[in-house]
Amino acid sequence: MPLPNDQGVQAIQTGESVEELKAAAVASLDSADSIELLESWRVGFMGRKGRLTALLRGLGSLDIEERKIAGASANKLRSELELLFEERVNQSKSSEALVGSIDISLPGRRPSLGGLHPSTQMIREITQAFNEMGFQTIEGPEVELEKYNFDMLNIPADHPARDQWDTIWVDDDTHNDILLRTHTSPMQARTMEANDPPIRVVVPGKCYRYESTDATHEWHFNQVEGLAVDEGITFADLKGTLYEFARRIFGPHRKVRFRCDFFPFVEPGVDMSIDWNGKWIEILGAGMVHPKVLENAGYDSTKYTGFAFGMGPERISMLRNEITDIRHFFSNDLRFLTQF
Ligand code: YSA
Repeated sequence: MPLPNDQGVQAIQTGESVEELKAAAVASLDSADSIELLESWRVGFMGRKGRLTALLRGLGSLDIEERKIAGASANKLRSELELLFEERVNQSKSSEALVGSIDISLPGRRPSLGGLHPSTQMIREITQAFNEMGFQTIEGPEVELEKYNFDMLNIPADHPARDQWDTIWVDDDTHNDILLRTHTSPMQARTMEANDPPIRVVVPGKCYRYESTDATHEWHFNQVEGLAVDEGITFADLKGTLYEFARRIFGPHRKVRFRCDFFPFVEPGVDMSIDWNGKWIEILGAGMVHPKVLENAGYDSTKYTGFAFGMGPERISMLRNEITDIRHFFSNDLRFLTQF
């Protein structure tokens, strides 16, 4: 005669199979949502007079082979239920502790939302204006080689910008050719070195200078660099592009002014100011890329010309938002940050 499988084994006294008991116990444990209900579950199923105990007792009346099979599955069920019970008790204890520590009668509060940093917002606005004029946004290293930060940009070895007072060198003793970039202009050299013309890029990023801070100077700040190189680029392209940029950022009727300025990596060099409430405010430095800089990157300076520019997005944001101190940008004060 075939032996009955464990689903078929009926506990004599209860008339309940192991599977039926398991289904009932699990369902009832799931719905027990307090320590009190869990305790009455324990008594009802696992206690001295509980259903599992009754099932185990009933095994005694089975013949030996049936008892072996049914006994093994009933004991397995006991271990499973003990484990489940313990888990539910722990869950219930921790949620009760939570309920105890929170006043659930308080009205719901909206969690505060994060947002983009004001510098990031300004950088995105600036780069988007140039993207729409055909410039691609790229990024470069903040820890830079002296070669790209100075040499390839035609900044001579004795130029004051290389002083301890302006440049943060990474390690004076062992790596005196490694520094924290003082401007985003090294990306001009890197981009030209790695690509053939035509080039039109904007490069946002952090810069570092060894200088005291005040309302308009930080020792770390952002810049957005721009570079366009191709055959036949003229100063008119520089003026047209930057004029269009100023109108996009400061409004369609904004007046701009270009004046001569000096940067070793451009010839001629200019600064651009905008008319701000009747005053000329300088917002960027620019110029036609110096022939030496083109040649340092391996370009034929008789064939290619280009223009470049660099500006500080924090200073532009200060102007537009009437911020009186640049240090607010980096102080992590939510009273400032949440106004954007
Ligand atoms: C000029 C000509 C080019 O063809 C290309 C780029 C440039 C810009 C040049 N590399 C440069 O760094 N010029 S700058 O020293 O005058 O800085 C440019 C802008 O960075 C400033 O107008 C200002 O907005 C910002 N800046 C400079 N030092 C700063 C600062 N912002 C905050 N804190 C400082 N310490």
